This record gives sequence, structure tokens and C-alpha cells, in this order.
Amino acid sequence: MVLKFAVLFCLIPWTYSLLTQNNLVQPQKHFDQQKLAGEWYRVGLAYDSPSFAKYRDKVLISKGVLVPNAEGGVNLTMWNMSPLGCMTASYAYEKTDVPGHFIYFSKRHSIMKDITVVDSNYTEYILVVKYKNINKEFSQVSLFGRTHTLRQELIEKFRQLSLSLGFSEASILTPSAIDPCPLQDEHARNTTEPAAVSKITPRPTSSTNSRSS
Ligand SMILES: *[C@@H]1O[C@H](CO)[C@@H](O)[C@H](O)[C@H]1NC(C)=O
Ligand SMILES: *[C@@H]1O[C@H](CO)[C@@H](O)[C@H](O)[C@H]1NC(C)=O
Ligand SMILES: CC(=O)N[C@H]1CO[C@H](CO)[C@@H](O)[C@@H]1O
Repeated sequence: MVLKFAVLFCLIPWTYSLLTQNNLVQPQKHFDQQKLAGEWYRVGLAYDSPSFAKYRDKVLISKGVLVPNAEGGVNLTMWNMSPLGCMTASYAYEKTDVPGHFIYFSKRHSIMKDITVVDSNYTEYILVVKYKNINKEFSQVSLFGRTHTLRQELIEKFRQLSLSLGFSEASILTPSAIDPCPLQDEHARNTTEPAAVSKITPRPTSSTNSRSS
């Protein structure tokens, strides 16, 4: 693991220069991650994975909370309705030397991935590109809004960026239905805490256990 990280850190300046050379994806200028703090809705998602294709019509506008962390990175918590109830997914994005460029370890795929904030005006939207692997195969483009709906211009900007990165029309999603998660009670409990998957955690059955939440 340590080796994996060491190798990765050596590769970043090199891959970053490749990235800027092809000029497709540039991080936001004068990026300030503190200003990203707070609630966002993912109103657009471009995702070309063949195994995801069958879920395209199930994608909803889901809610997320961004919390800048002490290390200069940002933590993201997202909520999604699933057959088991509301699920949360938490990500800790570590900063790199390039403002607006973050890395994180994907537990699902067991590899480091990286994220570039391409554009944001902080009070209205964020446009983010995510990579599948170190070879910079584009994996996802996301458009986040402070509200559920964004100006058509911004939707168009997101679509054009996705198309220019090689995403197919069919993979560019702008759902209209809103994910009901987090439900009111979960929201009240506390939205900023990166929680584990709450609904599938077995509750203690023994009466000697005090209730915890
Ligand atoms: C961000 O996430 C990391 C890893 O889960 C955690 O250790 C840290 O406390 C979180 N920071 C904030 C500000 O939520
Ligand atoms: C972001 O866009 C909104 C809507 O157009 C505008 O009201 C706001 O001033 C912009 N913010 C910045 C920092 O430019
Ligand atoms: C909804 C809610 O109660 N949110 C709180 C979660 O915890 C943070 C930090 O302790 C508070 O600032 C929020 O108000």
C-alpha cells in the first residue's frame, strides 16, 4: 500500500503535464476549496461504463454535502435511495500540488482515482471530471448545483464537455426526478458526519445494549 502511494505521487506531475498538454481538462482557475463547502445536488452525470448502462434510467438527482478538511482536501458524502433504504457514500479527496486537482482511494475498485474541478462559481454549480485510472481514461463527468435545477447554459456546458471527452449521447444523463434521500429524520440526525451505510447495519438486538444512533 505504501509503495502504491509512493509510485502514485511520483506519477502525478508527469500525468498532470500530459493532462494539460491535451488541453481538454484544466482545473478551475484560482480554485478555493473552502467555497465549495455545503450542500449540492448532482444534476448531471455522464458515465460510459457498459455495466452501468442498464441503470441509466434509474439515476436521480441526488444530494451531497462537501466539507473541506483540515488537510486541504474535501470530504464528500452522497445519499442514494436503494432497495435497502437510504445509503450514504463517503469520499475523502486529498489535495495535490495542483489546486482543483484531488486524488482518492476507491474502495470499490481498489485503485487510486483522481478528480478535477473543471469549473465552479461556488454559489451555483460545480463541473467535475473523474478518471478511472492513472492512464487518464475518462470515467465520469458530474455537474453539481446548489439547487435541483440549473440554467440551461450550464447543462449545455456539461453536455459539451462530456461529448468532447468522448462520452456518448446516451451516457449523458440529466435526470429530472429527485432522490428522496436523506429522509427527514436522517437529515436531522446530522448530515455532515460521514456515516457508514446506515440502513443495512444490523441493530443490536440484545436488551443489554443501550440504544445508540
Ligand atoms: C474526512 O474524511 C476522513 C476519512 O474518512 C476523516 O478522517 C476526516 O475526519 C473527515 N474530515 C471532515 C472534516 O469531515
Ligand atoms: C454564480 O452564478 C450566479 C447565477 O448566475 C450568480 O448570481 C453569482 O453571482 C455567481 N457567483 C459568482 C461568484 O460569480
Ligand atoms: C442538521 C444538523 O443538525 N446539522 C449539524 C451537524 O453537525 C454540524 C457540526 O457539529 C453542525 O454545524 C450542523 O448544524
